[in-house]
Amino acid sequence: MISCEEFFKILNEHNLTFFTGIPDSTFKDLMKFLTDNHSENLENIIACNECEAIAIASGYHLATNKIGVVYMQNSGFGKTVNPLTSLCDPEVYSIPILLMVGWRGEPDKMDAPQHKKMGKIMLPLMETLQIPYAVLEPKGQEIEKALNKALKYFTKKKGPYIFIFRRNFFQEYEMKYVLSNKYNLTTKEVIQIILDSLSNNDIVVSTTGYISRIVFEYRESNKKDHYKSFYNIGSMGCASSIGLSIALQKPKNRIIVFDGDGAAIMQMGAFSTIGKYSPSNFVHIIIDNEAHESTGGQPTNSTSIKFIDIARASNYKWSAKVQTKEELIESLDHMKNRNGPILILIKTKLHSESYLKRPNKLPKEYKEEFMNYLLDLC
Ligand SMILES: Cc1ncc(C[n+]2csc(CCOP(=O)(O)OP(=O)(O)O)c2C)c(N)n1
Repeated sequence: MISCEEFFKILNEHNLTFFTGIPDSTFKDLMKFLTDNHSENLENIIACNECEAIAIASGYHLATNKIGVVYMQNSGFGKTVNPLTSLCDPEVYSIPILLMVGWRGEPDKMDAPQHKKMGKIMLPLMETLQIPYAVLEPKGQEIEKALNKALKYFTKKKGPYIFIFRRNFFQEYEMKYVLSNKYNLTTKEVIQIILDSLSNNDIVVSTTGYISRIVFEYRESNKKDHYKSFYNIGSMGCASSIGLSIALQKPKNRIIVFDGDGAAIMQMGAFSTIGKYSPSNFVHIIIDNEAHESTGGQPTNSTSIKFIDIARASNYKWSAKVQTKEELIESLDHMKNRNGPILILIKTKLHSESYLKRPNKLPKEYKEEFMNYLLDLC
């Protein structure tokens, strides 16, 4: 392992001081370091999705002639194929960018099922994209060597270059500035209250990370009625669109989507499709802890946007913002007499989750039970 300080020192010596991206747990400690040390000489913009991060680093290069560093989990690498091939590629605008990609689902290593395919095809995909890469070793000299190679490439070819990071690359970094918010509700409490309030034929779609794991745990410890849930364990940001489409096909059932603020922001365009097609049986619940809690609690842009106004302006029919248990129970009650699309924005505490179980069957098995349930509904 290498300390975040030493790693940054190496990059800094080569003028690589502008960072942007979407968090991955591989970079949890590095991100704490970047937050603590944010200054005129170290900028870090947490983007809304990986595609945007490439665009931000490109704008930085256009304005400064310097090279931006973009960090991401390999699950988000696929999103960058478009700007990498049509914006940064040496045959288009030729924009040098140093990508830092966290390798989830590395072959022969234990990982969750949603990471397996990308873990396996990541290197061939980089080769197909004709982007040079190096799997980094957490040693100063090795990083120096790899970086010198990348810098030579930037001078000669002016295109993207990728550094790949395995887990446990960075040593733990003790953060001085601890992120927090002023809310008291926990995600677990919120999910339990809502699941307990649902009627028998309500269907749930839940987002990537802790939220799906909490829904899973609660269902597992109660009625084991997983067949009423679709756990969207991968494809971050897609839960609301999956829910929208089910709502349109099953108009007699209410569809409850549990979203995170990071995930909702990642695919914010979905608000417009939900508003346009406007299913009255669609309920969008955003559990907003103002952070990507599942990858270590890095801030999202949620503090500077108003989800309620966005929903209203996108043609949602009713919305409520809640901060307490009483407000939550009251809005769940009001919601029963309202037509959707509905948004309930629930402000929750950060750093409230401890160890959470993961679904123990294959995703396909849960899908089949879920589909059988949906197909039996009239
Ligand atoms: C495309 C993509 N990028 C990044 C990730 C890594 N990731 C998994 S969960 C998560 C955070 C989700 O944040 P939010 O939706 O706010 O939910 P919270 O973790 O706070 O419950 C991230 C960044 C991913 N799974 N997919």
